Amino acid sequence: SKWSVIEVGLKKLQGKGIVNSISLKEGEERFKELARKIASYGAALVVMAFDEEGQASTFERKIEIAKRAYSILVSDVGFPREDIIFDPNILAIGTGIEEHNDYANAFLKATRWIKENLPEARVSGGVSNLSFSFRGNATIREAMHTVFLYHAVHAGLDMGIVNAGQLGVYEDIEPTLRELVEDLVLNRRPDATERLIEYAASVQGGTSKTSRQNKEEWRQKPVLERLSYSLVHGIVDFIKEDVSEARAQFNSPLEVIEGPLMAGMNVVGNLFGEGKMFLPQVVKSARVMKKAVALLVPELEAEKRLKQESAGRILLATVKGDVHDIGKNIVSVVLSCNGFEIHDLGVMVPCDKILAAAKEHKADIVGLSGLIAPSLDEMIFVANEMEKQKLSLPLIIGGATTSKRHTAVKIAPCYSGPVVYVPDASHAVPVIKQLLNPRENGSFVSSISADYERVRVDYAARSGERRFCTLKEARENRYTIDWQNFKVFTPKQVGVSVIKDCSVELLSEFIDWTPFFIAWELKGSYPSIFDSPRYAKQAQKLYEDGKALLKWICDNELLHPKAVVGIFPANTVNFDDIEVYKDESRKEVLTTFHTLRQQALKAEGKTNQALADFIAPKESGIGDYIGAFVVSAGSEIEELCAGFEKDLDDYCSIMLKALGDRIAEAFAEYLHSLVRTNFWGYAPTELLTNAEMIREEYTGIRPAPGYPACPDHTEKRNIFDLLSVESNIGVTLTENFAMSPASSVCGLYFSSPKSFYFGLGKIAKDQVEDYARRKEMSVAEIEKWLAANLSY
Ligand code: B12
Repeated sequence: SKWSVIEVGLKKLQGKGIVNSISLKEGEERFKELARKIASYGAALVVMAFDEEGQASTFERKIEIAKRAYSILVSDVGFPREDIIFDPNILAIGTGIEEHNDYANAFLKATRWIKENLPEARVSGGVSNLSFSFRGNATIREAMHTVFLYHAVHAGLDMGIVNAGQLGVYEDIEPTLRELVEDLVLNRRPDATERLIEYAASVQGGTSKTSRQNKEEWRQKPVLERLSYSLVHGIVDFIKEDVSEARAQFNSPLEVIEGPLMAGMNVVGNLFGEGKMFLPQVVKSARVMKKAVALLVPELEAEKRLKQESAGRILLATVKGDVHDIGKNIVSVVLSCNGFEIHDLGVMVPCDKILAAAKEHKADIVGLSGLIAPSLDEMIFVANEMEKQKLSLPLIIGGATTSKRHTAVKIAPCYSGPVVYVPDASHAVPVIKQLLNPRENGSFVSSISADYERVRVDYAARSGERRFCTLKEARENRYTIDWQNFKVFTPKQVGVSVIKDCSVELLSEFIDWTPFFIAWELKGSYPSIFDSPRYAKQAQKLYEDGKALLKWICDNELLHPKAVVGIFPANTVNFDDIEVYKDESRKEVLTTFHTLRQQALKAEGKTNQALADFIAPKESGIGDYIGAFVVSAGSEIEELCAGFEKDLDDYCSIMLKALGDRIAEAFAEYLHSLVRTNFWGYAPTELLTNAEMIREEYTGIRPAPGYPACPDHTEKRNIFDLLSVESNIGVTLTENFAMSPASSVCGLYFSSPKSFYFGLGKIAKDQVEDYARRKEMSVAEIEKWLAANLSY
């Protein structure tokens, strides 16, 4: 709570911080003063439900303070709403004091109220406080945290502080204990504390009881239960014998599908929707379902009764110019698990094809996916075309770069039909169900429209609020290096090198596994995810499956990762551009990289940097260098995935793509280390572990076009021409500057120890005009490619 310490932290921090916490305890003026300072560092803040009168313990007091603090922050301070986090105080329950009985309930109610009434604000809390009175009894504490979090997440809790060693799985809590804890947390009966204390005595210090089924036992059960078990647990081993046994009990193959198989998948869908099953398990369940259905299809076709009733027809596509499909494929699997009929058009699908297919298949909903910024523009185009063709079916939007704000501000206004942003696969099912349910549809669509209208109003108000300096001022406040006292390292090897086939086994050592788990919606970092009470078991299984597939790739030499890398003489010209020269004479310019400069007004002592600041300016007379690279995991992935898909194995197909991405990233990491120690050689004795490299403890940086320091994807064209990428390693660029094959990464190398990663943020019109002139492109074109970075 010592502000001077926090401020030093904020000054040193590279990324975005969260200040935990401030409150109205010392009055409004001090509150505003701290909030303004925090805003000037671009950090978010946690507001404790505390004011001049003390800490809030009731629902009424919690929301009174939250409402007041929010209004001061938004109206008086102009604090970004999405950076406000409330901590409405989780206080100890089960203390024996009657007034404490409703503390957890009050927190849950306040959380729900904040999420419904204070737009964009988030909620956090210190969870372990809750079970303070049961110190020493790990079983009870764990159950209390688990039950509380289950309800709090449903109420809208966004984040919390909790001892991860004291968290269990809601479904696994022994039912009597769960009921007792739920009585206490939700204040359902006055004797809840006594009853739990009584129970606690029987489990003093013990470990939690979980209901684990004997692994062999389930095979003794009746066939329909065995089928359901196989589906829920993703076991393919017995599917053939169980399906044929079940078939004998029903009149037709369709009855088997619509009966036990759909019933099993409904269990899967429900458990996933409730957060009790995780994505890899669902994808495995889908594999069981597909294989089971495939066994029945020949007979169905013979009966010509294949056309079953589906829950709805969904058309999915990754938009034109974009090659990514892991996310879309996951959505497709999850939706088909829930009974929807999916028409997946694949990747790089032009608008006319999407709309023609929507009509042909009489789609109920069109779903678009995109991973890179140019896809956002393509989605706007599709929405416009849907409007022109007077369509009215709902359009749903998803993918890593999409957002609720972009959907509300840029896509929804182009189309009069419903447009909904869907953040991930687990939200896809409830959204689609509501859109297709005639009873819920009207109210759902109008609540989305009202919400998006709020986002637009807020966006319009906020765009005027932010303050920027002119490009000239930003250049004057650039990041400076004392070049006259700086020693540029002359590369050992200048020019282009090609690696045609790098061993996957070697690259495996450079894999950063954390994003692998994220791709499967298991949130946590490697290797601590194996200790996560929530994800440990699934993470371990997923990791074993991933490693097994990786071994299969290595043993059979199935992938041939390729790379091209080049180091060239270079100098910065006119502040923001980097000229790349053919040779040391520095006369012939091979290409010019154009960089963008931060324009947000900075706190004192902070600079407005551009990547060009890290290369010596031409007028300094110092000969500097720049590097560029492209790596790819290999073109074989698509073919191998097609093989898995033919075998109805989406699990392995998605797994292989996720591994392909890891291999591409690992190659980028490995190549960068080779450049530092060999090609360029400025850190010849560097000895970093993989974890240290992942933490970017190396000297120099490798920013990638599209990433926050250089968001302009069109700059990839310069890299591709400079390194003759197409002819050297066969990686190509689509019309929207995505690389094909998908598992590819490209970027630039800066060797200076003074260089660092940063985010460009928003820029003003003067820079866009200047940049357009430098790149010899029209302002409109630049505005299209940099849409996400425009401040106006
Ligand atoms: C892994 C990753 C990669 C992998 C490839 C990912 C892949 N195959 O999809 C690799 C390492 C190859 C890669 C490369 C690049 N990447 Co990358 N990458 C990521 C990262 C870290 C995770 C993406 C991911 O796979 N997530 C897991 C999947 C399952 O999630 P998802 O695709 O979002 O899908 C979920 C939801 O979005 C939703 N969903 C998706 N589609 C749909 C559709 C519908 C209808 C619905 C309802 C829902 C839905 O449901 C899915 C499941 O829950 C993101 C950062 C991030 N946090 O997202 C950057 C990110 C996407 N990459 C980025 C960039 C710039 C690149 C490169 C251009 C960098 C470069 N210069 O080399 C290249 C481009 C590669 C190419 N071929 O063109 C940027 C894009 C920024 C931008 N504004 O354009 C990001 C956002 C990073 C950043 N912060 O800047 N990348």
